[in-house]
Amino acid sequence: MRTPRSVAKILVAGPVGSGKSTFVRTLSDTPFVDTDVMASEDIGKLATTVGIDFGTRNVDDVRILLFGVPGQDRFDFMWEVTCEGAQGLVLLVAADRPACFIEAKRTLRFLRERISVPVVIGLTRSDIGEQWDPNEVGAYLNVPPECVVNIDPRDAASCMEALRLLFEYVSPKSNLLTSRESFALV
Ligand SMILES: Nc1nc2c(ncn2[C@@H]2O[C@H](COP(=O)(O)OP(=O)(O)O)[C@@H](O)[C@H]2O)c(=O)[nH]1
Ligand SMILES: [Mg+2]
Repeated sequence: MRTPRSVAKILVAGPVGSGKSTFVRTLSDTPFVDTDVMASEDIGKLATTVGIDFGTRNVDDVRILLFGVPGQDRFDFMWEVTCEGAQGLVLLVAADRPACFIEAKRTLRFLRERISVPVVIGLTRSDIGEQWDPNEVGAYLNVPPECVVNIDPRDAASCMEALRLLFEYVSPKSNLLTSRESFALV
């Protein structure tokens, strides 16, 4: 493995159950830092993330730092702290939970008021949910449709596709990643 020459901080956000922890865990090539605890209220699953999910991934000469933030908006103070210095945002939205789209929109607005970075929307759980039209989702979230992609966070190649797409927009500005092909090497 080459020694990374630069570091990119990427934020992974989205409503509870959208796949953030899974996304960071799947991509990470170093031990994944997990802060899930038993949920104290009914959020549709047993455990929820109360701290930051942290993982890293080396691609080319870039060490990508993945910061997954808790989904519940009562933790928005952690979004505020963690988004500082981020160079890109992956916002995950569960396709089978359209009621969460409004929450995703609020999260995105909150973050965009604080950081101006490229955004990729990862539509997750499409295998068990509705197949949404990227144009429709993009229009609702105010993101270009080409930045909306269906992903399965349990699948490494799929997660890498979201990162590749994100870095298409990050790289022209920061000249971080040079080779698109690297993202295929999972
Ligand atoms: N079938 C399916 N399950 C998914 C997908 N993405 C995430 N999951 C599952 O959804 C659940 C919630 O994921 P998690 O990563 O904990 O969500 P988080 O709350 O955003 O951190 C887990 O059981 C995942 O395995 C997907 O694309 N398809
Ligand atoms: Mg989580």
